[in-house]
Parts: sequence; C-alpha cells; structure tokens
Amino acid sequence: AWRKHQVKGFKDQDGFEREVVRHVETTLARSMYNCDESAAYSATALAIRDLLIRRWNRTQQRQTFTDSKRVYYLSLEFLMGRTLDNAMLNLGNKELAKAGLSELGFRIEDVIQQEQDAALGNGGLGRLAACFLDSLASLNYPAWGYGLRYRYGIFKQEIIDGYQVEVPDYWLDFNPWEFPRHDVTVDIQFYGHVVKSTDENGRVVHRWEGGETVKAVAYDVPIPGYGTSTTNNLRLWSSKAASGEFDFQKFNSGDYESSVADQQRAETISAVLYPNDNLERGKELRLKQQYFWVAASLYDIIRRFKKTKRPWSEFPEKVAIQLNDTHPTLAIVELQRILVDLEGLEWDKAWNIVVNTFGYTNHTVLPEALEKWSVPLLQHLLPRHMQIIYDINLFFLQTVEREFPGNFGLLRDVSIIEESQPKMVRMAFLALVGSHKVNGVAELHSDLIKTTIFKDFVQIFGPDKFTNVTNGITPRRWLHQANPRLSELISSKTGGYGFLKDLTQLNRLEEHINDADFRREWAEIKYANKVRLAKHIKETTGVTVNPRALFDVQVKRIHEYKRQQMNIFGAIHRYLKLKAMTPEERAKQLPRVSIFGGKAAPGYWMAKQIIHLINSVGAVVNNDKDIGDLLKVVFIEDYNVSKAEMIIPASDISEHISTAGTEASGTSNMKFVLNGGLIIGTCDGANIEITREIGEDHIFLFGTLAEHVEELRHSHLYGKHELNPDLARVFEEIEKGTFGNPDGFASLISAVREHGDFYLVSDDFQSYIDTHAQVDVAYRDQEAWITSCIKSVASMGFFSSDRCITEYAEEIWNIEPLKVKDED
Ligand code: 26Q
Repeated sequence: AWRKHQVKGFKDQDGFEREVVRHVETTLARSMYNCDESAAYSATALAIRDLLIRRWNRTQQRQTFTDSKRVYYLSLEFLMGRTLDNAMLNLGNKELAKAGLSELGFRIEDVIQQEQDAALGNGGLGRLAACFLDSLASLNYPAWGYGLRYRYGIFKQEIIDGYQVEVPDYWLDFNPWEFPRHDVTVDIQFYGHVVKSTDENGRVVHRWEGGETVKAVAYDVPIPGYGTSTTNNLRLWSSKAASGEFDFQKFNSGDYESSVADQQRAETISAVLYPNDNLERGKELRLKQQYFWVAASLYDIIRRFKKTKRPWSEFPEKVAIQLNDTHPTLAIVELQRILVDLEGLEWDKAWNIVVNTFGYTNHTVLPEALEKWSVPLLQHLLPRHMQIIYDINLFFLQTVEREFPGNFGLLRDVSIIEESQPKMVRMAFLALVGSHKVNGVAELHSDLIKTTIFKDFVQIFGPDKFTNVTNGITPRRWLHQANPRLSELISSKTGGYGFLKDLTQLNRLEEHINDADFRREWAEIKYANKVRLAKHIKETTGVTVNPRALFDVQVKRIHEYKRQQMNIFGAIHRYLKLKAMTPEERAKQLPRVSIFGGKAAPGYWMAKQIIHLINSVGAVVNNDKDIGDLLKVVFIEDYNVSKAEMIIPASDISEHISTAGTEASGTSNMKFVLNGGLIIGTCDGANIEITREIGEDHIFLFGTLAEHVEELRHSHLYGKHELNPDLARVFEEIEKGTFGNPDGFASLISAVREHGDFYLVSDDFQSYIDTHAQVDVAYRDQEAWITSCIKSVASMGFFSSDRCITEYAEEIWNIEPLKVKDED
C-alpha cells in the first residue's frame, strides 16, 4: 500500500519552488513575506536534502541486498566546506534551482553564500578525505566514511593588529545536512582493568572490566555522487553521557555538581577538533577521541557484517578498512581484541583477518608528526589494548628474529615499543604491521618512506607491501563549482561536461590552443576571477589591488617546512629593490600582488610570527607612495574551503615551495594548475608528477633536491654556513625596524642565521628570487603565458581523485562499483 504514497520529490522549476515555499511555511514556520536570504538558504537546503535522502535510502538498500564488499574510510578529519552548491551540481538541478530562486526573488549565489563551511579538518589530509568521498560516490563504490562529529571545527581566524586571534567555530546551530540516529548508539568503555581466567576448555581468556562508559551517537551525512543515484553515507559519532543525560541517582542524592560534571566529561570527547597540522602532541583527550571513534565505527561495521551470517573468515572479503594516517590505528588492536576476547577466535586466525582487512595511508615523514603514545597512558586508558599491542609486537619480533637471527639492532629499530623513558608505542609501525598494504601519497613520498622511516620493514616484508597512490582532487568542486565560467568554456571545446567524469578528456583542449576567441575568453575569465578576489581583498583588508597585476598566491597551513617565511623574505627583497630604483626604472617593473592565507596552530609560535611579519610588511609596503601598484602584500584572513574556491581561480602563480622531501604530496598545487594558474615550486611531493604531466617548460622549479637536503643540513651544523647576501640585506632591514618592532621577528631570523637553517631558506633563497625574476619576464609575454596555462590544464587529467580512488579500489580494497537504479 505504501508504494502508491512514495514521495517523488520535485522534477521541474515549479515543483522546486513549491517545495521551497512549503519548507519556509511549515518546516521553518515562517511566512514568505519575511523570508530573508538565510531562510531561503534553509528552505532550499531542505528541498535538496529531500532528494538526497531518498537516493541515500535506495543506495543503502541496494548495497545490503547485493551483499557487496564495502570500503570504510576512517578519518579523524573531513574538510567538507559548503554542501548546498555541491549537492545541486551533483544532482544536476542547479540551473532549475537558480531559475526557481530568481522567481522567488533571490540570487542563487547569495543563497549559497549563506551556508557556513563544515570545517572538520585542518588542511590537506582532511580535504583529501572529502574529495575521496565525492569520487567514491561518483564512481558508484559502496563506501562509508567514519569520523567524529566535532561540535567545534577548526577555529576561525581573525587578524587583529597583524596577529592571529582564534575564535571558536560553533557550526551546528542549523545543519540541514546531518540526520541524527538516536537509535544507532554504541557504548564505549574506558579505563578499568583486565581479569585473566581459564575457560572450561583450559583456554586463557581476558575480560576487560570496570572503568567508565560513554555513549556514541551516530549522525549521518548523505554524500551524493556526480551524475549518479549513488548516495553514500558519512557517519559521524557524537559523544554523550552513557546514562543519556546527567545521572539522576547522583542528582537526586544532591550530588548535582558531579552528576553534571560526568555528563560534560563525556560530551567533551567529541567537542573540538585538534587544530594541529603535521604535529602530534600526546594529549589524553586526543587518544580518547581516537578510541571512541574507532571503537564505535568497528562495532557498527561488525554489526553490519554479522547480519549476513557469514563466517569470520570471510570478513576481509566483505570489509575493507582504510586508515587515513595513523590516527585510527587503534582499530587494528580493537578488531584483534573483539575477535580473540569476545568471539573466541585463535590469535593467528584473528590476526590474519585483521591484516587482510586494513590498509594504511601515510601522509608524512616529518619526525615531529609521527604519532607516539606513552605506554603508561595507554595502559591506564585501554589496559587490554596495551596487552594486545605487546602481544602483536612479540609475535612480530619473533618472525623478525627467525629471519634475521641475532640482529638485535634491527629488533630494537623495528619494535612497535620504543624503549625510551617512558616507553612509547610507535603508531606508524603498528599500522604497518597490522595492514596488508601501506601507501604514500605521491611518488617521491612513497619512495622516501621506503628508504627512511620504513626502510627496515621493506627488508622484513618485501617491497610488495608498499605502494604509491598519488593524491587527486575532485574536478566537480575544484573546477566546475569553483570556476563555473572556465568549466563552461572547457565544455564548449571538449564536447560537453564529460571531462568532469573523465578528466583525461581535458587533453582535447590542445586542439584549440591557437583559437584566438578561445584564448581571449580564457584570459577574460581569469581576469574576472581576479576582479572578484580584488573586491574581496578590498572589502576585508581595505587594500586596493590592481587586477592587472600578477597575482602571486600562497595559501595553506602556516608551517616552517612550507616556507612562507621564505616567501615574505622574498617580498621584502623585491620591495628593497624597487625602493632603490629610479622612478624611470620603476616604471618598467611589473606590478605584483603577494597574497597569503592560512592558519597557524594556536601553540605554534614561529608560525604566528610569520603571520605577523607578513602583515607588518603589508602595512609598510601597501602605504608606500614610491611603490604604488608595483607591490602589494596582503594576508587574507580565515583561509578555508570556501575561500579557496574563490582564491584559487584568481591566481596567476601559486607557491608550493616546501623544503624538498618534506611535503608528502600537496593537493592545492593540483587545484591551482587545473584552474589555469602556473606554479613556482620545489622538486617536492606531487610537484614532480605535475611537472612530468604538463612538461617542465610550464612550471617554475627551483631549489635543492631532496637527495641533497641531508648533507646540506649537516654542513650547516659542522661546516661553514654563509648567509645568502640578499637575505642578509633583508634581515638587516627587518632588524632596523623598517617593519615595526623587530623583537618578535628575531626568532625567524635566528632560525636561519644561528640555528642551522633546518629548512634551507638561505640555501634556496638565491634560486628562489632568480626564479621569481623569470616569472616576471614570462608574464610579460601574455600570449606565451596563456599557452602555458592552457597546455597545463589540458594535461591535468591524471590528478582527478577519480583516478586515485580507482587505484585504491583495485590495488588495495578489491571492491567493485555497484550501480543504483535512477528513479527520478
Ligand atoms: C596528530 C596527533 C595529534 C594531533 C594532531 C595530529 C595531526 C593532525 C593532522 C597530524 C597530522 C595532521 C594532518 C596532516 C596533513 O594534512 N598532511 C597532508 O596530507 C595531504 C594529503 O595527503 C598531503 O597532500 C600533504 O602533503 C600533507 O602534509
């Protein structure tokens, strides 16, 4: 009977308008007479959401019915950005919504801008997870994301007097994209102790008892694919007191305070995202977050598997779990615990299942970013898991000992337990030992992990355990959504929007490289994007920038290894050169806007000084009458996904200038090139593969190669280390107070001059400024420049996250696409 009542959603503009009005008047309980942009956003989102959820239901039914193998992507970060625009694009009804909203008196762009970013991530790793979800759904893979529903995402950044100030990001006030599942909960245990006994068969059994319990509540976020009905699920866990609310027993006996405190302690677990990027700090709450999320997710995955009534041995045939860095490594231990302690499997059988289930992606070689947890802390919080880690390590070291007898140095080096004071658990080693595949995120990075941090493990497990999957980005958000005019132009030359599903079709642009109208339109679109950014800069910083100037952009998390300090030193050098010129000479120079954006981790002093220096230089340079348009230095506050969508299409040249061997991949490099910008960069991460694809004539590479970094660092400490003379001039000027009180900047200078220049700023400075001079020359030849841009875009097909996800699916997960029937 219910079939005849199935809601059909809307099909045309009229139906869309009807749904929007219905949501305004009923769901939002407002009148159309006082429907503002915010209400229009809410109602539009609700109307679109209705379509998503029906597809979501059909997708889940189909995946269950066919008993397909699923992949579970475990990530502590999903940097989703805004959803409405993306949902409309993927559903293919944006044009209809645009016309409908216009009929109701709204501009769709303004409505879209009402939405807050979902900023549950720090940077590259979190945004990669979001691109992966888009590709998984677009390619019809049965996939789930699992994460934490932080009440506060990454902080909002304000710049006050040139300094970063952090403001909490409370984003859940109105979030139409999540569905609370109060019936999907898991009880998560912490602390307590282990009781050892023997069962009736004489087997040793372990019971984890006591401690405290916290409840995990599921919140589901639908993830639509582009041009397909597949709508996957992102499940985010929220923590609650196990009793639901505060403890009434305590409450009634008058112990109000401790009753409320228990509740708050439980809810603290999912309260806030840790704002560190590429830095690990062993805080107990972070470990609690990790176990809470991992245990809830595994319970959920196992519950789904158990419904199929299959034997445990088939678990890896139905379940693939990918670990986004080491943050979810406890999942390995938790699955082993469930199989051995709760399901009664033998250790070896269980371990086989575990290893065949997990894959581990490494995102860094920076030693300060490698996760380690102290044994005492783990023992206290998760006593049974600590025992299991010791056992995993014991069996692993036994196999090593069998193959390399008597090699105690090797045993010490590969031990999951570091014999320090206190002892530490090396999470990367645990993740590696517990997975069947380990991958890096770009070729150079995947090679580096095999020769540095995991060198010994290549000997032990052989090279086949290690693989490379070069990162990718979704062209739906990073081309079509961020740069609709360019996307339309491309579609007119490549035969429609097929390139959004098969990015290699971009190579068809080559045929049009000499088409004068095409080239003119190309240039016009870049200019319009620059005008839009110039307007934003004017409104938010008060600085007027000339959209005809060369826009030079570095936007990413602020970190010494990414070398924003080198960029700002370079800008100072440019300023000093301009100042020294005669007005006649100056008149011949190319105007430039040096644009920065990015957040510093709140406790990262050096990164915060870099932000302050950038703003201090801007304050001087931007108001210097001698300089005018020739140089502007601006810092755009609160860089996030939606800002990126505006900034990236407006870039002429972007900076990807990490010390070689430090940036695992980088993904914004791909976004900039895809949007018709060129790159200045080091031979690091994915820059190398971008160069291979687009050709070295279309990229400005400079600096030390990764293979020489070690010896240079050594020579700084033990040989003679001469400061680059141009850089010395820059330092002199800073120390003179040209850019305000230099005290805070002293640490930036001494890191280079006195403390070994770990990031090779001085070594690379000359080639950096020389290369920028080449950029100036190249930009003057606009025709050649545009040719480079078009050729580059034409060669970017490889960097789609669709290619990347297909590689994971085939090489690591062994899963197949599953089509869901289109019903509407
Ligand atoms: C770990 C422990 C405790 C607290 C925080 C953390 C933590 C959080 C975030 C450690 C690392 C991160 C993020 C790392 C990250 O974003 N890495 C980047 O990953 C991208 C996707 O692969 C690469 O493109 C970048 O090169 C890499 O830096």
